[in-house]
Amino acid sequence: MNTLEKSRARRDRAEGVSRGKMPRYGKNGSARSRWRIIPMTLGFLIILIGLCIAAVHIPALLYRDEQVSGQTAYTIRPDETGVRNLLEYVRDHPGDDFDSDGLINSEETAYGTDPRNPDSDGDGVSDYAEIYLYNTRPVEKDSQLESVMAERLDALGIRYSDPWKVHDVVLWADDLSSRSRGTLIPTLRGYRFTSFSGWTQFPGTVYAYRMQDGCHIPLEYREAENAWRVDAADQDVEVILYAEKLPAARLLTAFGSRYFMEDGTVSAILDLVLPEAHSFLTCREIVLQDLEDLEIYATVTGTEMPDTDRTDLSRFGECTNEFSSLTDVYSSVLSGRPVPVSLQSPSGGEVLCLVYGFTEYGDLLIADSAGKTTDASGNPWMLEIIERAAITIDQNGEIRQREYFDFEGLGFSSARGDKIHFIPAE
Ligand SMILES: [Ca+2]
Ligand SMILES: [Ca+2]
Ligand SMILES: [Ca+2]
Repeated sequence: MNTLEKSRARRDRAEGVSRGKMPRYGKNGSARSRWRIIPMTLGFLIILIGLCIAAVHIPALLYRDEQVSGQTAYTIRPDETGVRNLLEYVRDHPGDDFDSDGLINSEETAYGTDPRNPDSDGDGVSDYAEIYLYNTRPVEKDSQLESVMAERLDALGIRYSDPWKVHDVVLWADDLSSRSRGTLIPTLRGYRFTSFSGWTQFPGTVYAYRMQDGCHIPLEYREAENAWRVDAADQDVEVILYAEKLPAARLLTAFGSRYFMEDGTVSAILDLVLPEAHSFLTCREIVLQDLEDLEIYATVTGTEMPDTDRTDLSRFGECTNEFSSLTDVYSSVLSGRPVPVSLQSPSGGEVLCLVYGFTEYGDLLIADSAGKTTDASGNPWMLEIIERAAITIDQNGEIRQREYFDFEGLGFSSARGDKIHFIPAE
């Protein structure tokens, strides 16, 4: 192309002329620019793509987790005299301190606190410390723990962002609240974190996941620091550790149909542009193990109820929900001895039954006093166990880690104030 042809080509392009094609002219005779057409087409395309993206992502944005209400029916009929026994036993022992928090039962009744829970409102300050050390309300959560912790860290010259260690795990908190309340407890599969958001480092070489809706979700990882991201500020997170990354593929769902894709460019792009769930088009990484029918292994022993003295009402004065009591129950089952247990609800009454086994996740298998182990549909009676840790200021103003467990099952739930007491062998 010589110089003349080049400049003509430039002019033609400017006027919207292409070779062999008639230019189009407007009313005033000047060539109509194609620049007005291109933005329209482009605009239309952008709107179309935008609509597609919105259509795929809006259902996921609007999705809200529905709280599924727990099982409420008592599957083993409770003894209703337990309600009266429970109330009377506390009333008949006004000078005792059932939960060893420094407040005697009559004081607990007067302040409206729970005589079998050292921190009734669960805000990390024991009932006694709220009343006698800080003058805060023992039945209403407050942020006294953060204030006390901030003062103590200051005095020691420690910043909240400095790392610290709990059970061999190194923690770096995002904020003062995570530094004050954040903690963890070992579980049979890894660790459960409470009130903590930040980075963590586990002993040894591990690959860390959390479970969500029965699926393994890998934690975010920073290689330079060998640190894993944990977000458990609002909700406890159980981190499950493996020696290496679990084999995975990508799961694409389209209008209810599921397709598996090997790792590759296409699957990586789809993973990037599509939401992970709650839409008619989704794509996410999935651990192959999550697709298999899960078999849960359990350790069991005999189901014959040992002699227990039902007239001994002292079981209504104790709540053995300390973590150490749970590990004692596991050891007892392992050595072939089932453990009688009393489940108590202030409104429903008492079920006196037997722990005859536990699953690999730590849940307890329950038999009734006749040795029956399943409900009418053949499902095993089970108490789901959730290991808990909480940073708590005790009656001496000391900051301690409290390790206990929550339970849920057979119509009982510690979250609703129900109690558990393992009865020692005669
Ligand atoms: Ca007490
Ligand atoms: Ca409290
Ligand atoms: Ca309080």
